[in-house]
Amino acid sequence: TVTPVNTGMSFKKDLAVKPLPTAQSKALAELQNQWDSFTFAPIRESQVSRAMTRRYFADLDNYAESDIVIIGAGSCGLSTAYMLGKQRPDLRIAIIEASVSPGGGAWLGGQLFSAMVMRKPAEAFLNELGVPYEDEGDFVVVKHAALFTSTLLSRVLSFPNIKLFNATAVEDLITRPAPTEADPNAVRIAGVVTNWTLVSMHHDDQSCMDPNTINAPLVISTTGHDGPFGAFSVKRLVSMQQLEKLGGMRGLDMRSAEDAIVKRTREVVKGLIVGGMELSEVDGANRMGPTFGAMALSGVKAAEEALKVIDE
Ligand code: AHZ
Repeated sequence: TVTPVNTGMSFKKDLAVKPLPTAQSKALAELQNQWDSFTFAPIRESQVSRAMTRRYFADLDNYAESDIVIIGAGSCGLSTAYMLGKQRPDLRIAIIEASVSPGGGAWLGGQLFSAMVMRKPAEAFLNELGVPYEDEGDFVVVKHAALFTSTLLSRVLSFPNIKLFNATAVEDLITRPAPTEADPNAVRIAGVVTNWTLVSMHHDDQSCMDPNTINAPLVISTTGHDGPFGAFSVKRLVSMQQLEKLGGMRGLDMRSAEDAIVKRTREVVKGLIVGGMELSEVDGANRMGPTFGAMALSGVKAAEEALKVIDE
């Protein structure tokens, strides 16, 4: 006889999200009884246009002078934003994300799998966000990476002092001279140069399309490891001779990579903190592959480093 293999459910616990508030459910239930008679409230097209454009351009105006700009809304950038938004409602924080969809590589766990692994002690960050997980001893598993990313994203977007400009690329860094005895050509970073990503992608086939700018005393770059968009700020630091060369991300070693990324999260040049996998291109750290604890905790540390600089 062949013993059937019990593959079981991949997730044993009931990980259902909390039920909706009853008031909202009641209103919806009433609606559902009246499909024949219901109509939407009246609208004119220009009202829709104005509702969007007025807010977008007010945001561009408000955030032209920001306290902190975060480049990249991947797992590290969003974790950084969450910590800063929660602790400092007085700071104006802009997140610039090149992609239409924020979240970077954190919509899937690894390869194209769903579950997301976080090594302990990074589950502390999941507890903070209220993301459920299964405990596997030295690490925890979130049912779907998208549950982590969407929860984090919703928390970040709820802070009134944080604005996410997605579909917007950082094309350059604003610099000011900050000579030191060791390096008379040293600069400090004083903001970012931006363009809508679709514009950035067409510099080769259209005439010059000049960018926009955001001034900020502190920029936190979390643009991921080298790739078509990745390691943006670090690569620019090399070309403007503020870093000698790229460290060159090393091969995969989960054992050492995560500790290294968190420990090395820091202000790399004056006014620019680097976090997440972009750091592997500064110091030549290993990659960790599909385990996301270091991204969350690098974000926690980047926020802490940022507040030290801001409160200096
Ligand atoms: O679109 C990019 C992504 O969402 C965005 N970005 C990159 N360049 C940008 C630019 N302007 C605006 N010039 C830009 N946005 O930055 C985000 C980076 O997210 P990510 O998920 O790639 O990086 P992360 O460091 O937050 O997380 C890395 C996750 C990885 S990679 C890895 C491995 O390869 O071993 N392991 C893990 C856990």
